[in-house]
Amino acid sequence: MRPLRTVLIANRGEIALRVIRACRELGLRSIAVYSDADADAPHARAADVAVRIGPAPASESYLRGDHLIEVAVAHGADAIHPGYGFLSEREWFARAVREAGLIWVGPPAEAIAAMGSKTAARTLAIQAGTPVVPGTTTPLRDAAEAEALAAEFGYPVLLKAAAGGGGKGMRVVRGPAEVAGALESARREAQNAFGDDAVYLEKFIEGPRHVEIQVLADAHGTCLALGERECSIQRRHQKMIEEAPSVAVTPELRARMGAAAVAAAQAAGYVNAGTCEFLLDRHGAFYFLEMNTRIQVEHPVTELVTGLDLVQWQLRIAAGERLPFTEAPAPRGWAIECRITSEDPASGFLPSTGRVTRLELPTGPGVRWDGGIDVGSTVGLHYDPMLAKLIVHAPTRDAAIARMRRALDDLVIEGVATSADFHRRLMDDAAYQSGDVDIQWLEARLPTFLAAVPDEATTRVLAVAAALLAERSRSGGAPRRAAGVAGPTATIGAPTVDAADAVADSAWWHAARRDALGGA
Ligand code: MV4
Repeated sequence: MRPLRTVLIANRGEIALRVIRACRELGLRSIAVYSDADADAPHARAADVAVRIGPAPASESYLRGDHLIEVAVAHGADAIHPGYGFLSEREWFARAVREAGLIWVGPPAEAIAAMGSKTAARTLAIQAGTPVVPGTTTPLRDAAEAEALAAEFGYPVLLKAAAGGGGKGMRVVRGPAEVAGALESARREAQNAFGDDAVYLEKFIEGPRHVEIQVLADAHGTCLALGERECSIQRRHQKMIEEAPSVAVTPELRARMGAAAVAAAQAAGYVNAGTCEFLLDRHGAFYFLEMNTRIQVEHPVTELVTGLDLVQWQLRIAAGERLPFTEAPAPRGWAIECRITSEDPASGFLPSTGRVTRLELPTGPGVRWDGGIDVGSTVGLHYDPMLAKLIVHAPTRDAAIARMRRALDDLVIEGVATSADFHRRLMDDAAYQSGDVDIQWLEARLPTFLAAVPDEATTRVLAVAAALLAERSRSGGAPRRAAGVAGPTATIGAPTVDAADAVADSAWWHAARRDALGGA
């Protein structure tokens, strides 16, 4: 087998940087690629070599698989790491990389294909003994067949695109009268999104959690489940917060879900890092949904609770190494990830653009920033709005929430609107803190969260207060407290004020002081 010395990273942003760091720690050379929009991007500067691959649109740069392989060969790469998104789950690309004599840092093209069709994945899972949602494994012929099957499984049912994933081409059907219309619109959406109008049917599971299992398999037959991630907090199929472990998973359930994930992965001939997605219902029953045949955005929470570097293991497995362990470590402590996106919660999460004019990053114990931006970075509309991930690790879930809250307070991003403040509100939410959430929870709560955005007048008052506070702090050391103005007031041991008020006051004090001093 060809030795692995140089890796071309066919991606951008935070995941490209993440792979470059893993390469450097393993002593590998890294080759970044960049579009015209990314000529000054951090990932292009961080790699050993950076190669321009085309204009800003992804279809003319990061999605040009043929060209990327040429660049890899021309610059002496031995391997291509696709990151997530872009070409990471394109069977043809994995195959073309292999046929060009390069190492593909990902699963075999055949495993990508097997899991790419949701009906084929269901068939594999069933054969492996992995529980799936009751439903069909072949596409529906027509509305009459759909109606007969829906009657058999019982309403509500869910129509899903066979080529799908990510919620496209999905329709909930609550009674026979809705079947024909839902089938037609699901078909149309599937055709538009995937060029394939095949649709199948499942029993609709109401109010489940989305829990996924990280799998890591080497090319020598060792396949391990590395525990779960709780991904229920999502909006329009975009995850906003992920955690490891999940409050809903006991060691016993973890072992059963892990075994089910490993069985499905092995049935597909899986090698490298992958993730099996499950729905977990209120009664603790779990159902395989699909397998993601790539490294995922939220992999860091698993890294923090297992102590394993998943991206390094992707590279080592691709180079032919064996996994040196046969059992997954039990999760240690609690990890939480917030996806910081350039979306403005106040405007219904519209993508926001601009130039990053100020960036202050949280640090300290148990804080990790996987980012793809710098001061001066331009945030446009060509690519995914995720700017960075803020990830924390602490001994307990409560401590992790407090740490995330602190880290979000310390984070300053100016020049582009972000989701960071929304994440702060989530950390303060009692239902979030209790862990009692499901996949519908965030969308149902959005109006309440968004209503809490301070109005213009309040913002002005706060700005004036911040300026006064800063002036006082600059001129006389410790600020004196005016009557009725609360600074940090929580005490350890015997709280003297309501704990929630203390946190809010403390955050206010901290943010106001920092904001006003920052411009000085
Ligand atoms: C489901 C479901 C309920 N019942 N299947 C959404 C995208 C795709 N990965 C599968 N999805 C779902 N499949 C049955 N039989 C609910 C969802 C679903 C969902 C799943 C995971 C995370 C977020 C979600 C949001 C809405 C619906």
